[in-house]
Amino acid sequence: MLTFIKTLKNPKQVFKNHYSLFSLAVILFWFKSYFAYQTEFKLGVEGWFQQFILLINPISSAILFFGLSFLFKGKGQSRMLIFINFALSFWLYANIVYYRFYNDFLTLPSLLSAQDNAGQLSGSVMALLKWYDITYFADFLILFYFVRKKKAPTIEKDNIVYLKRYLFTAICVFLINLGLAEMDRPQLLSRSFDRNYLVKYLGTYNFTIYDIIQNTKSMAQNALANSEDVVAVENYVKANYAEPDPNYFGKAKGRNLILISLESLQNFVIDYKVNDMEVSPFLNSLSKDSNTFYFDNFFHQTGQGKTSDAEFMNDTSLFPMSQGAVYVNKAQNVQQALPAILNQVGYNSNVFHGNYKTFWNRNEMYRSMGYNNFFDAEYYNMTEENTKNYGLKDVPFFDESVTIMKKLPQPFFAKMITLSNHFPFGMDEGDTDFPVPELTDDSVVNQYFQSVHYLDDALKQFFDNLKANGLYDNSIIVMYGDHYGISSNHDEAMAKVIGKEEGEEMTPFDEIQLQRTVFMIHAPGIKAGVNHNYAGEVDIRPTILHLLGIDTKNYLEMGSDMLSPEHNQIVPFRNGDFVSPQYTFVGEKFYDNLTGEKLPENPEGGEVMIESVKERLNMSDEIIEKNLLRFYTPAGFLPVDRQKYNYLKPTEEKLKFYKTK
Ligand code: GP9
Ligand code: MN
Repeated sequence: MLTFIKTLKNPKQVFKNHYSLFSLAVILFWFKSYFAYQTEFKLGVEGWFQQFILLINPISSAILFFGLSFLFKGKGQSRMLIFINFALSFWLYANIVYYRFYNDFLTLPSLLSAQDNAGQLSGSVMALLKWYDITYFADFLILFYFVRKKKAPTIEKDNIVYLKRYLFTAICVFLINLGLAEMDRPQLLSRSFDRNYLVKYLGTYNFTIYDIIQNTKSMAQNALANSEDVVAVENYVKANYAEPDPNYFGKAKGRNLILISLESLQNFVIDYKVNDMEVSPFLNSLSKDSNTFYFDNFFHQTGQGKTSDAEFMNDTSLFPMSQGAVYVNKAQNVQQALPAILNQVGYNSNVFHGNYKTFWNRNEMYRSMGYNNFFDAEYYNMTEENTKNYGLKDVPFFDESVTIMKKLPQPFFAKMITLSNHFPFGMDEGDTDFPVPELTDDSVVNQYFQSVHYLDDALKQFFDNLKANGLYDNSIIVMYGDHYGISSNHDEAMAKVIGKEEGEEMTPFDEIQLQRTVFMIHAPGIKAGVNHNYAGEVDIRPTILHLLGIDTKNYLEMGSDMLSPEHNQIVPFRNGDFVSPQYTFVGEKFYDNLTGEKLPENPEGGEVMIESVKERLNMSDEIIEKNLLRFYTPAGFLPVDRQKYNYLKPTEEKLKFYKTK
């Protein structure tokens, strides 16, 4: 590259040989890609560090691909270079056009279902092409011109040396790029939460390579499985089914189901006071309301997929994957999920979320699950004032959602995903009058209380709004904290919060106790109360379905009805740790729940518990990794045709319809 820059001083020498042409191709392509990132995609780049990563991310792929031209000798060298440039330009341009319509990037699955996508695109494709799009092929034209007019000598003898050099350079540049990206956004590849993020950090071309690897892996796992694999899972699930309690079964039949994901809401905040002020007064009152089932031993079971894992569990009653997120890596799997089950008994199922639809690949996953509507950021007023980090603040979110909800045919299923109480929890001036307490030396922990208070107040307003709009009495409102908010990085401050003595450290046992998240089912008019059963997120679905009068015995689920006398109270975490009413198993050791003390040896029955947890996680992994639900259809269930569902950019009329009060 440096040699090339030097040669620019003497233009006659610019095309000394193929190496100069290669360098020119890399530079032009680099700038073109960067220009496209800045002008065509909404990548949400913030701060100079992210700007820098965005700037450098096209380099590695440009060197890698153009470097392949050194594989050839003679005329083949420049022809290959031009061909590669055309192919990459075409790919970039295809992404641009696709993004203009779908607000999303091309992926292998979207190409494989191209017929379907093309159908929706074809009507508007002309409107998506702009006159200035020719600039996306400008470098191709320039290179073409030089190759035709100014034939540069080729590199004959050392071409393989050059090839190796550039492949090596490309890998190094990529590793630097990835390293910087990981610094800014840890676990970028293993969590891979949003295509937008991957493109922002790694660029469209590296993203494509990543996408191809992920999907090929998944397809290979699929191809190796067969219908016999499901038999063992079926037997396991049937043997572990918990009969519903007749006192509760069908108690909420026909009611609307409102299922609210409370971002990062841990259970320790319930009844917690700072400076004599209740942090969550509304939830506290709900927890004592005789119409609320409040589970005070409820644990989240999420893995790297965070919010999406929690969603996945309450939609399917299966565990998330040990690595990555089902929503991202297995979105094409066959599902027999909550929305489809409810649709088939006359419900209309919807998701409300004030963030963009590509986050956690939701727009693909919801198609497999059969959600009728996905009201994402496009439907909300995403003004500066209304938003913070990931999207819409909870007060406007609930408020605008009720306006939409009123228009839905009943009974409906509304899954609502809140956002404000997300790490690092800072609220804007004027959002709440609850002060940030100076309880600990850790500002994240202190701010958590304020942000929880904001969420609590938003919920209260939502309940009032439901009442005012006649949507309260005929609904059940299920609320769950999706995962922890305060990670173990904040143990020192948390030790103080949970009342440890000065200098006393948090133990693994304490950390597990803090994985309790809020879980309540508020059912107006239904006799409920506090319930101390141990349970987790996989247990949500059977509990709700039984309350709605739908028996889950034919579904392959890993959870059991929390209200059933036969409910399994061993709650596995994704890594094989678990809790039960008596013991906590963490880091290969048992702790006594009463004393919090580590047991010197495994208690009686301990091994059996460990094995049962392993087996349950394995069964779930089998279903997900091998896509086994395609070989099993529950009696009376109609398989979901994912092609029938799509969450396109809403038209003006649709927006007007849903947004008017
Ligand atoms: C983003 C929201 C937050 O849409 O679901 O995701 P998280 O980081 O909690 O998984
Ligand atoms: Mn979350």
